[in-house]
Amino acid sequence: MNTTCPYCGVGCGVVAGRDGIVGDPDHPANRGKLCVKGTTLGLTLDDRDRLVAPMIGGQQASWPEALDVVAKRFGEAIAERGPDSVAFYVSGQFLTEDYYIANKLMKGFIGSGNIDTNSRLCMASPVAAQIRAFGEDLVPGIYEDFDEADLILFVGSNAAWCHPVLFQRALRARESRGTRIVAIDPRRSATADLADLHIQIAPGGDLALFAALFAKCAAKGALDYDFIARHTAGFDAALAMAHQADPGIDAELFDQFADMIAGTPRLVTAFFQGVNQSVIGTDTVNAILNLHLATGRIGKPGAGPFSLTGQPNAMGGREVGGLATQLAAHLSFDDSAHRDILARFWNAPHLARKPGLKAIDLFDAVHDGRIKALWIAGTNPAESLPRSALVREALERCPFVVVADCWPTATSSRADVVLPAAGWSEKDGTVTNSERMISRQRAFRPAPGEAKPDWWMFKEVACRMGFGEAFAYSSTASIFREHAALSTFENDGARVFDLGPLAAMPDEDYDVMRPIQWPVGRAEPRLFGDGRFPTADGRARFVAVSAEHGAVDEEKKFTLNTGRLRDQWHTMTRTGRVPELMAHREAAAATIAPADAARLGIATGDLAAIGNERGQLILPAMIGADQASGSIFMAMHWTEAHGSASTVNMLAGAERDPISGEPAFKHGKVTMRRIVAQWHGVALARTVLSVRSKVNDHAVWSRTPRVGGLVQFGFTGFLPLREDTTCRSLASSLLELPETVEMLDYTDARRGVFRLAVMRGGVLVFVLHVASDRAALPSADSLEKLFARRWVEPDPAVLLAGRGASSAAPRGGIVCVCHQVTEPMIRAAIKVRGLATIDAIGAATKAGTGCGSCISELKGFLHHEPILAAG
Ligand SMILES: Nc1nc2c(c(=O)[nH]1)N[C@H]1C(S)=C(S)[C@@H](COP(=O)(O)OP(=O)(O)OC[C@H]3O[C@@H](n4cnc5c(=O)[nH]c(N)nc54)[C@H](O)[C@@H]3O)O[C@H]1N2
Ligand SMILES: Nc1nc2c(c(=O)[nH]1)N[C@H]1C(S)=C(S)[C@@H](COP(=O)(O)OP(=O)(O)OC[C@H]3O[C@@H](n4cnc5c(=O)[nH]c(N)nc54)[C@H](O)[C@@H]3O)O[C@H]1N2
Ligand code: SF4
Ligand SMILES: [Mo]
Repeated sequence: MNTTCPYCGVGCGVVAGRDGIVGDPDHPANRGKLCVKGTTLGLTLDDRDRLVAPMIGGQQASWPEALDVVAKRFGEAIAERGPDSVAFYVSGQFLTEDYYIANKLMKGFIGSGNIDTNSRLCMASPVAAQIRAFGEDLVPGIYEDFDEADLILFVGSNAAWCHPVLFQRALRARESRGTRIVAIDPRRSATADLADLHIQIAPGGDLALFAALFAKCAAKGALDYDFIARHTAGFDAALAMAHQADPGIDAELFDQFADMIAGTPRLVTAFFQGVNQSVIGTDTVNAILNLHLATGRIGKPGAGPFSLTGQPNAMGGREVGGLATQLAAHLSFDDSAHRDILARFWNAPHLARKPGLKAIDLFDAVHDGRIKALWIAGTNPAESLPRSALVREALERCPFVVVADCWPTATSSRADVVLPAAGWSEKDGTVTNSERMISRQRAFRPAPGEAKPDWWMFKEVACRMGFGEAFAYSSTASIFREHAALSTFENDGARVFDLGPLAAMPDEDYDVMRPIQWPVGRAEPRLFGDGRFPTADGRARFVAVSAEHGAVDEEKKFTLNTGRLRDQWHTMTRTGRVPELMAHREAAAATIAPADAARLGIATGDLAAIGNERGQLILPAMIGADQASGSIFMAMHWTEAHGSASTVNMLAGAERDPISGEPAFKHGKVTMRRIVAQWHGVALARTVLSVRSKVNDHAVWSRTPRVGGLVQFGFTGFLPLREDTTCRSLASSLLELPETVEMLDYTDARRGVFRLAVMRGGVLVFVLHVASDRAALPSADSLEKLFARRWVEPDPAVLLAGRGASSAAPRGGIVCVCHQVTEPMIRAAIKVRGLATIDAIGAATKAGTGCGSCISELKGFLHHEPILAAG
């Protein structure tokens, strides 16, 4: 069965068959290739822990009961306080059909603009910037441009980890045609590590850099004045403003970089969250678009700005108008003719007349009581929105919250009604990737319990609210046809988004539909190559952006940069259950620069307290040469389920781009201090044990599922242990221990050593080691070996042996997940066999020969080039 990967916006095709899940050789996005998340998809098909039945107030209910309550409560709120007293908050992980219906119900029939989506946190800045520049939210380029470019910039994009299959295309272009790759990032990310040039920019410095490049290209005579004159407006004002920009990087490096840009017509600028998630996100995107317009490098083979998309259906969400600020089918709230088109097409008497609340404002409205009923689906805002504490309080205060999800989350635990959603592999529909390619997602196994697709839930509620006629859908195919029909309705070519030929597609064709790119039916998939833009006068707009407030202001604080890890997906509801994907990074940590660590006296293994006016997180510090002084990096993924040092968004504030409303997740302001670690602990258990809530008062903990089935716990204490501590009191203060048959323990209180083993019928079920000196702890790998044995006569000398007892070398971090190759194995092979290339490492250890996601790390082991320049 052909379907599409549910993770990133590259949108790779996969085939689910008897051999498990493999890349689809015929899908244009990936031609059979997959990254590590794609190759491990089969391991996520595990229905344990799923939500399987509707719940009302914590009690299991039937679907009709749950849907009746939802329709009634939404209906009552609307009757009492009007349509703007209700809201939907949905997701770029919705399929287009789910999204289309939710949007139609809210904007067309309830009559409010209050439907926003997690794409507000992700894509809102490029959407706003592209509308300003092009007149419509359009990404002009296609993936082939990565094959055909001579210079590719990754700006604020860690594509090596976040868009691996597309990034590998860029690497292949480098091999085949000598394409140069430049990464612009304050952090030496995996992408920067693999690039030919890393420009280590100051946080928020991109706008100034691109404006300065524009001015410099003008000075070098590298602009395309013919294109500017014939196809654009606003050039003079934008250039005048650009002349004032200070590039913000070393002058020599800037000259070298500007030469590269000026002299390379085939330039692709791929940009992402380092640009978008900023208080100047929209203006920064326009600074990038200005440079491409001024050089006429747009819509041509190998040339164009490329706004990457994050979620699998970020693009589809924009097609259906999932953002509170857009209408469906790229129609605009601002244009009364557009509103009229939509009202007539839907036969919707109450079509919303104005945009609804953007995500942050929406949750403010929930918090202060303006929103009386809220439906959240396909997103986990209690973790992923900034100001987690406020968001959680808002959910608790709101009179009626509905959450549809596949798994329990910090959001669903605060809902009045929980609806069990069918997920990937269980539901049907379409998604659109970064290059406007529409692909089918297909169900290839049944949903567990009573889980249902989201489109069905919205349709059923719409019918119960009295809108049955407009929501008489029998299948996703019928929704898709309507979506396609709307895109072409009274569209005389003014709107580029057009799926016209698909509007009459019979069910059978939808069933076998192959990937298809929009605008459908055009020979040239790139947009704007002819210089025509969907504005009133057909010209693109330069936007005069000021770099005045470009750089993030320098207080005596650290910039908190947050982002993604290679093997995790967002709040880890799917990937966090796969032990193979936990091996790359086991637990939350804060990566800090060596100079900052030295100044604050923080060593690896110490804890760092990172905080601001919203709160404080205490977590293990990792010292990384990839980090620029003054910046801290934390992954966005970790939640309460994985440890105490979780939910980085407790610290994130409401600072956002004034135009797009996208939060500045990359530029938080925090203080940091060292917290001395008093003791360290490692434990392994056969089953998932609950961690006692009191632990948080004196220690940091993490819980990680291990390959092989055991569960690993890590502890770092920041208060000294009490003098009367015993093994048993310590263990039971940390964890709810399994019922015991036999307990062995060893204490050396003077040295701060405590060891405990719990046996049941000759089987080891739990082991804990605590020591004041971290170096005195055994590795989790050596402890794991004890679980493999049957103990006729449990031997305390072996079971409770300290570090020396095991000759097993620590396994170290798994670098290559496909072939389970660890860092020590690779380093040893390099040293012993004198390996010098990635291919040689592959031949010797198999590392890097699977999906290739780890190649950047392999390169790091081979040699550490100095960072080319610092900003
Ligand atoms: N493995 C994995 N892949 C994913 C996802 C995932 O959860 N896991 N999620 C998907 C989604 S929804 C998204 S949105 C994408 C995100 O994809 P990316 O945007 O590529 O990923 P991030 O790690 O959020 O951030 C990218 C980089 O921005 C840098 N940065 C921070 N501040 C600045 C700045 O001021 N200027 C510049 N130039 N750079 C800066 C960070 O150091 C970081 O390396 O990934 C998608 N792919
Ligand atoms: N600090 C910080 N925070 C960030 C970011 C950052 O870089 N830094 N990035 C932001 C960005 S770009 C994004 S995209 C967001 C992502 O943030 P979220 O959207 O909150 O992340 P997910 O964990 O992907 O949440 C998706 C939820 O939907 C559920 N789900 C999966 N499939 C389905 C389905 O078919 N139907 C339903 N109803 N539910 C389903 C999953 O179990 C999961 O709970 O995070 C944002 N937050
Ligand atoms: S690059 Fe990886 S995560 Fe993204 S769609 Fe392809 S296989 Fe899935
Ligand atoms: Mo995203």
